[in-house]
Amino acid sequence: MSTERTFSIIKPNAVKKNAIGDIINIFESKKLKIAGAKLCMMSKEKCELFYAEHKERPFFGELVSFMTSGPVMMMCLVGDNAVLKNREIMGATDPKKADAGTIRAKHGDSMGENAVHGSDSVASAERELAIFFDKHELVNM
Ligand code: FUP
Repeated sequence: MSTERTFSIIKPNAVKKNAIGDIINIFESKKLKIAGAKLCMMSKEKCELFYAEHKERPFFGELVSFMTSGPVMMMCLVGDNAVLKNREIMGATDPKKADAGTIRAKHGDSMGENAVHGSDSVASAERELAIFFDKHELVNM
């Protein structure tokens, strides 16, 4: 087992429906610790940089407009195999296909408004954390 950190976002639809506490409970109950957190609006510039790999996709405009439409909760989660563990806890991108008990099955509303983001690799996690957090905002767990 290796200790990793990963980047997590509770998306605007989940913040709007008061699901922050429930989602954090799920992470903590699965032994992921919070090493940094902030509730804020995502700027359009940082959002476009964050989702740069999807720039040419037809859903890009809608994705950016949704992600900047309301407050998001950004977090750094730390734990054993945190990247994969978080992906399993979140469930499939499409909430309709997400396994029962996953966050996206419980709080996702659609493919776009799927409640949470989680990095897909250690390298992505470090890239994404660097976009949204200053070093001093993350603590060692
Ligand atoms: P994931 O890694 O599960 O967040 O999924 P992707 O990186 O493939 O997609 C990033 C985000 O783009 C998803 F959270 C939702 C959105 N998306 C769509 O809106 N439509 C699609 O067809 C694919 C992704």
